[in-house]
Amino acid sequence: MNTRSILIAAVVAAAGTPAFAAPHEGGAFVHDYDSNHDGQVSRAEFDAVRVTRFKATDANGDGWVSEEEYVGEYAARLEKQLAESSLTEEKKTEERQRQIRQAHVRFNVLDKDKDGKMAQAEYDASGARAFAEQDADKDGIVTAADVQATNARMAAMRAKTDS
Ligand SMILES: [Ca+2]
Ligand SMILES: [Ca+2]
Ligand SMILES: [Ca+2]
Repeated sequence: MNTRSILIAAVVAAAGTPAFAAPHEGGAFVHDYDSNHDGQVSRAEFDAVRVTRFKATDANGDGWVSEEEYVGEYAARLEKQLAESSLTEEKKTEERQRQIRQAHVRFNVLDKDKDGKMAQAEYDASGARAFAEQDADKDGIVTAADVQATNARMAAMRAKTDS
């Protein structure tokens, strides 16, 4: 596995939800995007949340997301997840540092032309990749089963990369 594919794997793994969610908590992606609460995420639901999130992430409303805005938005979501998690304070601090570092890496991967700005098109492209990754059976709808299959695959990939 080369560095670029590892980066892409990291981007995809963390684009939706902090990667520390255990496989049995695989519903986090569904929880985040399932607006009509039918237990699955359609592409339309996903896109609607992404549009809202891009607007929210672009804190100063100039139509671009800066690295600071990107990491800031992610950090706020991460804090919510950490607050709900059962990790010890020490583990939370570790996880926070690791995830924030990854968020910076992700921004730099997404900001292809390195001008420090992410356009909505770049953001949408990364969202489309994340959705495709989560949709394990490729039927255009992400269910909890899809998320679990994806988590298992990611965990296997991480184990391989770490060793
Ligand atoms: Ca739904
Ligand atoms: Ca901005
Ligand atoms: Ca599916």
